[in-house]
Amino acid sequence: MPSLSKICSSFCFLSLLPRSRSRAPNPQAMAALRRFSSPAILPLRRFAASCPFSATAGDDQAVMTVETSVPFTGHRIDTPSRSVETTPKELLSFFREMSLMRRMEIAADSLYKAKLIRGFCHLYDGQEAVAVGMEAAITKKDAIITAYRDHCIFLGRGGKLIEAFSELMGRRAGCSKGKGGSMHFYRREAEFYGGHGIVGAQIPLGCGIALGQKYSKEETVTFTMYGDGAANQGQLFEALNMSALWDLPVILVCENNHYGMGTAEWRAAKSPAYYKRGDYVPGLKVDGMDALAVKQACKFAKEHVLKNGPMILEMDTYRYHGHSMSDPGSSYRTRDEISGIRQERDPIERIRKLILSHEISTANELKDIEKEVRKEVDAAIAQAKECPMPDSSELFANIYVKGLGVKDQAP
Ligand SMILES: Cc1ncc(C[n+]2csc(CCOP(=O)(O)OP(=O)(O)O)c2C)c(N)n1
Ligand SMILES: [Mg+2]
Repeated sequence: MPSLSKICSSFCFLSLLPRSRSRAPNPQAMAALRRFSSPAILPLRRFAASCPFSATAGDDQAVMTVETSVPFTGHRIDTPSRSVETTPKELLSFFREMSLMRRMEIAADSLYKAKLIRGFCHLYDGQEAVAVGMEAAITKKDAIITAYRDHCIFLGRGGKLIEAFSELMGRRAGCSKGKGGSMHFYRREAEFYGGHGIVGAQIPLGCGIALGQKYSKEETVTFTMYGDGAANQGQLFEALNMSALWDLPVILVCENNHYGMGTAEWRAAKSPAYYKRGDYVPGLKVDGMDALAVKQACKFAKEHVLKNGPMILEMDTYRYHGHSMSDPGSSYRTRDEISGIRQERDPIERIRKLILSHEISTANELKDIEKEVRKEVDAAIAQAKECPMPDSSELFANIYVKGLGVKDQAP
């Protein structure tokens, strides 16, 4: 048993760890980011020069080959090639989709501050490349399940802005009929199984979905997403063990944004090499700020798990906002750290630079896309505000399966 004085001194030690609101760079946090993700930090200004291109300008379907920002790092597996095939059309769609996601999250921040969104709300800005890269590699028959940072995953699954904003504001037109809120977005018709508030709880559920897929023999897979904080939980290892025993087609996607609420990964994880956490299960570390690297890794993982059973993908990413709306996000990390990542690794800027350096579009054309996106978001908000709240008769509906305890449920 540790002595009381030892326990007290470790708490005192914790209280001395960098938590100040000082604007000076937080040396420990910066060192941790460098230690665990420095290979992924490729300055964007050097990035354009590193991309070979073989398409003729003007042909939006021409196949071009682009190098990922950094090589993949593998655990018990040979890594995929860094050369990713794409097209001008795909790059423009990445730009548009990520801009739309970013704008939606910024607007959600304002709506929350105006008290039109209540309760919990976790934003995804900074992490958009994971959502769009993953979608580019799979079909809507493959399943996705995630935690509470789910708005952009929903859009990626084909969800509409009006459904997203309505859900956020508790309106009837929301994707969960206005009864789930920010943490419980679903889109069953596109195999999106939420939206879960209990850290890690979606992991065994995702493995269960993959068990169903194995039975169905439809050659589909499940992407089970969780954070670096959740990666320290026991249920990940239990679910992984069974998935590996049964060769389930599940890809465990650890979105490593380097913080679990206000706790930096190096304070919470003895080994932050999350791609190796599966031990006997292969893993890949991916630059989660590079949509093309994410696409390449997800395509590779889908092929692998259909033949061999589970695999872990660690996406090295970053969230710009605080953990949730109650966290300003700057008490446990410096503003310099956040602006450094924005400057060096921003996923939208990476794609913008690629489009410009290969003269796929002009800077003004990209600005026009951003203007359109703003208008689209504003229109969806205006529409959602007009939408009624759910009827009070809905309060007890969809709680039990019909016939189990409650009569006359609404459909
Ligand atoms: C079982 C459980 N424990 C604690 C919490 C409170 N909590 C909510 S989010 C969070 C941090 C999770 O961090 P991470 O998995 O890295 O995901 P991120 O928020 O960074 O996306 C915690 C501790 C919770 N919701 N559920
Ligand atoms: Mg995290």
